[in-house]
Amino acid sequence: MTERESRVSPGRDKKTPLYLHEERGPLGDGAETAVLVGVGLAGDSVRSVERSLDELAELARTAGARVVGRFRQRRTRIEGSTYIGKGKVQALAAALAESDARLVLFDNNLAPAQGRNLEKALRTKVIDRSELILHIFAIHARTETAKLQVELAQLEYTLPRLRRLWDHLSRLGGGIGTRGPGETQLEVDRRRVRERIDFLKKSLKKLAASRDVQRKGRRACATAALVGYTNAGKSTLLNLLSGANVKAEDELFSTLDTTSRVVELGRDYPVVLSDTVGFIRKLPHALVASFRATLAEVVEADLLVHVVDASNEDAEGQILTVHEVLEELGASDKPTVLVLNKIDRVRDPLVVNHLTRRFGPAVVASARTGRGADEIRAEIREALVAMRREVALDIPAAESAEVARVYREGEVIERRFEGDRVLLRVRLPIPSLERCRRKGFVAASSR
Ligand SMILES: Nc1nc2c(ncn2[C@@H]2O[C@H](COP(=O)(O)OP(=O)(O)OP(=O)(O)O)[C@@H](O)[C@H]2O)c(=O)[nH]1
Ligand SMILES: [Mg+2]
Repeated sequence: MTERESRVSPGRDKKTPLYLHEERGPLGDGAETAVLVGVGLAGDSVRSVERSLDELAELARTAGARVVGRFRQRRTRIEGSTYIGKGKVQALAAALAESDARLVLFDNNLAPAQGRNLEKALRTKVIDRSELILHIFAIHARTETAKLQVELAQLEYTLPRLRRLWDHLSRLGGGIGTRGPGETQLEVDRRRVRERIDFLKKSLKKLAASRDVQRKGRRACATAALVGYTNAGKSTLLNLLSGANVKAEDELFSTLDTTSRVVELGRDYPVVLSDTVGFIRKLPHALVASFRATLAEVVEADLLVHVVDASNEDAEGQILTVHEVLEELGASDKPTVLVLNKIDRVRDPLVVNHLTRRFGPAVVASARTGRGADEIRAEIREALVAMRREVALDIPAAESAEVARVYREGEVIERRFEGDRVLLRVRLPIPSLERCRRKGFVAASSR
C-alpha cells in the first residue's frame, strides 16, 4: 500500500463480516481489510474529499472493517466505465496485489456497470458508500419494521446489480455461462426480487397502519422529534431529558428505530419526544424512501429539535445535509429548536458565534454533562405555546366556566348544542388541549 492509514484504529471486538446481502455471502475472510477510494470532482475542495473519506473510514470501522490505505483522485468528470481513470485503476490493482486488502470501499456512489467493471479490473470486491451504509443498517436493525425497511432498501439497491452477482457466481464456477442459461436465471432472479419487494412494501404498509392507530392515541399531546446528523448525540439527549435508557454509542447509525418518551416541560406540560435514525451525507435514496415509516415521526411532529455535534469540524456541512434530508421528507418548514451539542468538546469559542450567525439562535448544550437541558425544555415549551391544534370538544353544558375558558384560550370555529352538552370545534394552544384531555372533554372523534 502506498499510503498507510494511521488515524483509523484497527477493527473492534464486535467484528461482523461484511455482508452485502444475505445470499451473497461474506465479502472477505472475516478479518476485513479495506482500501478507501475517494474522487474529488469539480467543486469539491481537497478538504471536503478528505473529510468525506474520514467519514467513510468511520463507516468502515462501524461495519467492522480495518482500513489499510487511502486512494484519492481529482477529476473534472467521471470516467464512464470505471469512475476513476484507467491509470488509477492500474495503480490501485497493483497496490491491491501487494497488500492483504480484501475490499475496496468507494466513497462515491457507483453505477451498476462501474461496480462490475471495477471488480473485474481489480479482482477485489468493491463496495460503494450506499452499500456500506445499507450494510450497517442491516447489522443494526432490531425491530421488525427496521428489518423490513432495510431489506427493502437493499433489494432496491441490488435489483439493477444482479448481473454483477451472476458474474461473481460464474467466476466461482470456473467461468461457466455468461449468456444462455445464466441469462434466463438472471430473469428468474429479477422476478423473485421484484416479488419480494412487493411483499415487503405490503408488510410495511400494514405495520404503518397499526402505528397510525397508536399515534392517534396520543394526538392530544404535543410531539417533538429529535433530528440530526448521525452520532450528533440525539439518543444521549433523549436519555438526559427523559431519563430513558436508549442505546447511545460512539458509532454511526446506532439508532434505527424510533423511541418515544414523555418529557415534562413544566408543571402538567408534557411533550412526546421521539428519537430516530440519523442522517448522513450521500444517504442512499432507497433508504430514505424505505425508512418513511420510521421517519413518519419526524414528518408528523409539531416541532423538530435539531441536534448538532458542534465539536465536529464540519458541523456546518452536517447541518446543511440535515436540511437537505428534511427537505426530501417534506419536513423542512417545521418550527425547529437548534441545539449545539457536545459543547464540552468545543475549544474554539468562535464556533458557536459562527454557527448561530449562519443558522440563527441556538441552545448551547452538552448531553453528556447536562448543560443546557433546562434551556432546551424552555425553548421547546416556548415554541409549542405559540402553536394551536384543531380539536373537537364535548363539554357538559353545566360546566359553563370551562366553556368560557375554552373561548378565552382558543379560537372557536363551530359550536353546537346536543342535549345537555356543548360540542365545540376549536383551535387550542397545546397546554389548554392537554387540560381538556385530562378533564375528558376531548370528543371521541379527536382522540
Ligand atoms: N463529549 C460529548 N459526547 C457526547 C455528547 N453527546 C453525545 N456524546 C457521545 O457521542 C456519541 C454518539 O451519541 P448518540 O447519542 O448515540 O448519538 P446519536 O445522534 O443518537 O447517533 P446515531 O443514533 O448513531 O445516529 C456517544 O458516544 C455519546 O456518548 C456530548 O454532549 N459531549
Ligand atoms: Mg441514536
